Amino acid sequence: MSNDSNLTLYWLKYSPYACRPSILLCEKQQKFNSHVVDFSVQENRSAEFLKISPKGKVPALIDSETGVTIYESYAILSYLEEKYGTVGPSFSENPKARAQALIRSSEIDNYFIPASHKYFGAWYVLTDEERSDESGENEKVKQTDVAYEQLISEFQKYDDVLKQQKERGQPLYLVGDEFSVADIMFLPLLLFFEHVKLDFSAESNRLGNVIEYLEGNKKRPSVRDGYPAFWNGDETKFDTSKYMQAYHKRKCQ
Ligand SMILES: N[C@@H](CCC(=O)N[C@@H](CS)C(=O)NCC(=O)O)C(=O)O
Repeated sequence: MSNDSNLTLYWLKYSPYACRPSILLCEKQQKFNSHVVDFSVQENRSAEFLKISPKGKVPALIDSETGVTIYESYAILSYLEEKYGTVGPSFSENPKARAQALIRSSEIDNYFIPASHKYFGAWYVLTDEERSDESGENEKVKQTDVAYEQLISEFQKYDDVLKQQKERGQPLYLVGDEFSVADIMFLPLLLFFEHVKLDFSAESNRLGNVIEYLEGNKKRPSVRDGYPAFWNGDETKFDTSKYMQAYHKRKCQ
């Protein structure tokens, strides 16, 4: 979606944070200029980019219509919702559902993401041999297992939310009857995990509702278009599949 638009989104392939604003913009059918920041030449550390995003992180957005430069994905979503209208419930029409969407959005960043950082941080420092270790004797592997279980238990909170949605006969969204900002906060993370080969299918007993939610919402045009199609089939250096296979072998023995 590149065109003469007042909006320029600075983003990065593989960044789940950066795909949040793009999903929202697709949802609102707003065109934007796409600036993919080239991390391989440390463009994110360049003086020019640091003026836009002082921490050197994506996403960032420039709106030339209002003269606003804004970074931090949740701040960008809030800005865009103020400009183009909320995604899903609004405070005036459904204050309860709107409040819930905002709570979930904050919870995702404050609890779910730290758990995922802990797991990926532990996985990242494993050697290739440790990633394939099926004995479970190695201390680093044991710590990764603990972090993995903590991530799954964070995940299960969302699985429960979705289970309750189903029990109430509501669609598989995180809040109420509509796709909302909470889904925009959550879905790119699931797509990222899938991309780095975190094997959701191996967790169908514990995360069955999350899997169904992901599969259903992947088909949504804004999610499909807002999450760069060029990721498809692209190899990743963050391939967690060996660890996942070894983990499930250890647990099934
Ligand atoms: N809390 C930030 C997180 C953004 C973030 O961590 N972006 C990563 C890419 S996934 C980044 O730009 N990292 C570069 C760096 O830390 O130098 C947000 O929600 O926008």
